[in-house]
This record gives sequence, C-alpha cells and structure tokens, in this order.
Amino acid sequence: MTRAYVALGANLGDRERTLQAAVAALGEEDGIEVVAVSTLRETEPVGVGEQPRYLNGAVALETTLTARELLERLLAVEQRFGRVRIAGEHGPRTLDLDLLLYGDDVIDDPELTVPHPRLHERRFVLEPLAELAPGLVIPGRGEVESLLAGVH
Ligand code: GSY
Repeated sequence: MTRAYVALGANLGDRERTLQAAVAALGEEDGIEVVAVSTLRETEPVGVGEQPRYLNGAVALETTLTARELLERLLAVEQRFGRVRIAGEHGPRTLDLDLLLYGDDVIDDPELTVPHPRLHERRFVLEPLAELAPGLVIPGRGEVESLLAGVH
C-alpha cells in the first residue's frame, strides 16, 4: 500500500457537487481507498487570466496501484465528470485531479512528474495538504508548513 495525495479543483458548474462525486468515484475504484478529505475552500484563480473562483481541496489515498496506474484512474474520473477545459491547459475546468505525491517517490517522466512540479508554490494546494498531513515532508522541497510560510 502506498499513501498518495491528490489535489482537487473545479471552477465551472456545481463545483462542490462535482468534487464530492469525484472523491466518491475514486473511493469506488479497485485498488484505491480514500483515507481523508480536506475542507474545500474557495480560492482566487492563480497564474491565469480572468476566470471564475476555484473550489480547491485535497484527498489522502491508500493505493495498491502504481503511480502511473493511479494517474490513469485520475484522468478517467476527470473524463467521467465531463471535464471541460475552455481556453487550453490553464483555462477554467469542471474538474481537476492532480497527483501531488506518491509515497516518497520522485518521478520525472514526460507523462508524470511527482511531486507535482508546482505543488511547493501553490497555497491552494499546500493548505489542504497541511490540513490532511501536518508535518508532511515533500521530497526535495521540505516540510509543508515551511513551504506554506514561503508563499504569499
Ligand atoms: O492547476 C490547477 C488549476 N488551477 C488553479 C486552481 O486549482 N486553483 C486556483 N486558485 N488557481 C488555479 N489556477 C489553475 S491553472
């Protein structure tokens, strides 16, 4: 079993309902157990043009899947909830599931980078992570609380 963390985000449609349904769907997947779900918080869009506010959170999972298998399940759940992306990679979306951490693994592949490459600079990811796992160490980056102290 490996402990993994996944970021949740949505800024189109009924955001709360979509995020709750996506977490339930993840928990129904073979090889995935949802261990904890953070508070969902409304956040200002970061690094993008004009777009609606996000609802963000994170989940802790225990999984028997490999990191790549888990990534595929996340993408499948995004598709199932009708992921709509307007205006390309950084546009608004109905559902975003980002694999943040997979145990202590460091993965640097074209299709998958773990820890997530922007995790350490995003308050909307670090806050729910700190809520789920106080003292969590992000491989190569440090403790989640120290990272939070460094972001504005
Ligand atoms: O990378 C996730 C999508 N995203 C978000 C997000 O989830 N929350 C906030 N607050 N800003 C964001 N900008 C992007 S892109």
